[in-house]
Amino acid sequence: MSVGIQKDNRIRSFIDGEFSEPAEGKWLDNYEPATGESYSQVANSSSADVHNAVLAAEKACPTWSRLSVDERAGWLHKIADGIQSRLTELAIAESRDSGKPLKLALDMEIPRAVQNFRFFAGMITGSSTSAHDSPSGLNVTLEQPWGVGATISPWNLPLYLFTWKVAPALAAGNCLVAKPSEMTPLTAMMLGEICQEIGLPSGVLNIVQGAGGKTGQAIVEHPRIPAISFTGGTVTGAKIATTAAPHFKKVSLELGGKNPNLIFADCDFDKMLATTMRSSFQNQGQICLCGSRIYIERSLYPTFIDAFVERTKSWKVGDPNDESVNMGAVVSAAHQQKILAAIEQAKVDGAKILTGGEALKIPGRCANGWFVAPTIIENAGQACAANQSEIFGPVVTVQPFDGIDQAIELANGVQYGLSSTVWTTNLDRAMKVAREIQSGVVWINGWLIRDLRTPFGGMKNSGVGREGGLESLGFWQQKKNVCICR
Ligand code: TXE
Repeated sequence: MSVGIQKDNRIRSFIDGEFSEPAEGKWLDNYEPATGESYSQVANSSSADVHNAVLAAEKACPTWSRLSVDERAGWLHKIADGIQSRLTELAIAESRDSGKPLKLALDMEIPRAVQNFRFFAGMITGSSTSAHDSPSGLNVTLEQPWGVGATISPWNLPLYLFTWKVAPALAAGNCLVAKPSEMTPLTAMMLGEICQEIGLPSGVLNIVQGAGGKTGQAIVEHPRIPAISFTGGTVTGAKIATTAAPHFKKVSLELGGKNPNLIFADCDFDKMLATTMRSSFQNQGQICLCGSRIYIERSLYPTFIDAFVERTKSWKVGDPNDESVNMGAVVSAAHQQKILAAIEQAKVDGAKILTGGEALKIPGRCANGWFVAPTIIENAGQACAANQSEIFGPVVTVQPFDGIDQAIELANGVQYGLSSTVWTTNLDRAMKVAREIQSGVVWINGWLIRDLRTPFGGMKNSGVGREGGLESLGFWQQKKNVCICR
């Protein structure tokens, strides 16, 4: 078992190359969603801990930022090798901490953490800058790291999203104060162990555990952190932006979504249905990219509903350790209640529950776990909460549309704009939707196909900025124009 948790079932922060006690001696219970039991404690770090992390990062930065890109890439590959060597252990930890199926962590999420480090190792060694020559002088653009940066990440894809931010920041020459969600702290702590084992220079990566309102807020407020990359809820994103603005900090915000899934009658039905099951319910619907609003062309509607309801009724919910389950537990009791309340509100608003709509009792070791049945809500009405607010659970709405213009209008009729999915074999129609839909990502005849070089992010209340490839490196570097005058 891991060093950090081994001593006394406690998950500590990793600051200046060491696992340390929280300055105020405060801890939070850490739960296993599948059993509803607390199984460890996580440090609830204070501003003093955050300041120690900043000091460690400041101390490490001059050397780290002056390494060649090949040397920094070498360290990112060593981290990737370390994650790869502990892949199964990390997947078990991720599943236990979040409630997601072990198979999902093993097959997709932890391997993506490896890929994140390898991808940005490649990006930085392949990076280049620009020069502008003219009779008056030769201009060279320097791209320099900020120095100390901060990342704050959510609980839904813990190590996947934590490393999606850490890798480019380190590749670009920054040293980090990185905070995972207090709901899922374990794999971030294990990443600290890996960094310790490979001898990553102390202070390059400081992993500070703790609650958002306390530890996260202290990070955002710290006067010597000039750049912050955040992924999480829209409300939290607004709080962070408000705190950061007066200090002119650079902020990247990847926020919530309420993503449309537009299904036209000419689609490849079998491929659409199989993918729609994943885009609706993968990770218990706790992915900001899930297609939680499903709009179906009227002529296809009855056929789709019959097939979708039948397939959803057979979508297996159970013990995350059971490799035959499609869905595990949602992340917390509070989140389970939030999801159930949203379903009740939909009923009050006149909607019909075609399947699901209730908490599930799983026999055996998971009897007290937090499970919700995959739920389909019909005719909720475009204006009601079920179609306007992010539920972030295994809950989708379905309704018919008439014609492409109405489909686009319905899709755009929310305050979010993160991603969208379009199912049609008509390319002209697909491109019209792609051009007019208000989302940062559009998948045509697929979902969650990710090329890490592409710009990723949302419009409207789904965020500010983009991540991925050069976008991520660009966030973590400042451009300086040097003119050698003639
Ligand atoms: O978010 P929270 P959660 C969104 C998803 C959903 C939400 C769920 O749509 O809305 O994230 O994740 C810290 N100052 N995305 O509940 O509460 C908190 O400790 C500083 C979108 O975790 O916002 C945690 O580490 N930090 C995304 C992190 O913020 C604060 C993909 C997120 O917490 C803070 C995944 C504060 N005041 C989820 N309050 C995308 N668009 O890619 C909390 N935190």
